[in-house]
Amino acid sequence: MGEKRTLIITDLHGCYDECIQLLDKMAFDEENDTLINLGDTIDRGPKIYETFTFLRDLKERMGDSCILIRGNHEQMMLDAIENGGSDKDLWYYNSGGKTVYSFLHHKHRIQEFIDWYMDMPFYYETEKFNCVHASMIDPDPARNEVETLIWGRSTDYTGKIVMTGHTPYRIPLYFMGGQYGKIQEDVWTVLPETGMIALDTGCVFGNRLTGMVIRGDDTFLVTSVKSSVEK
Ligand SMILES: [Mn+2]
Repeated sequence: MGEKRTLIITDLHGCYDECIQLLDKMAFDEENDTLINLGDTIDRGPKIYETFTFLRDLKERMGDSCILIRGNHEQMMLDAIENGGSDKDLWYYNSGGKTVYSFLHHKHRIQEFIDWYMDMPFYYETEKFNCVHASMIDPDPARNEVETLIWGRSTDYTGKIVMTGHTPYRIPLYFMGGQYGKIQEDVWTVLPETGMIALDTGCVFGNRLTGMVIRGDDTFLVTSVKSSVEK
């Protein structure tokens, strides 16, 4: 009773159906759990607007227990809308048009919700672990370049355990100083104190959507659902 859990998901890219299935599989309880999303909610996938309204309403209800971290796709969108020009070209090159269309299809413009996306932080830190979209180099999240946090692909990190998305792997992996090991799904395991747990398993590319549950006793479990996006 009263067990405090943290759920982590990432790289939804408009995969709303899989998001709901995964949260169900993890027995997500919005009254008691903390939910952390590692970014890249928009672009590429089938239900971008639905993903937005779901997360917006959830955050509205959960407040500080729902942490929505910024990914490179949210940043590209914000830069495109603020600056136009080559920033707009970069976003459209990275599937921004799909996001624009998804909002228009629901009679909205994403420009209406810029402040909501602007509120997304670049990282989230607890006593036991860090969360960022892409990568870390310095063990202090605040001392990393934003570029590293949202675009980085380095796996050399050896600081306090960090959960990441951004780079899709076939299965979730644990990295420690450039070495890696496979994470076995659906098995409770002690949370490592250092290194990096990579959770993006390329749902929007037709593979799987992976989530992580961390319990108050510092054990964790990783689980996933199959993508319904055609490869
Ligand atoms: Mn990304």
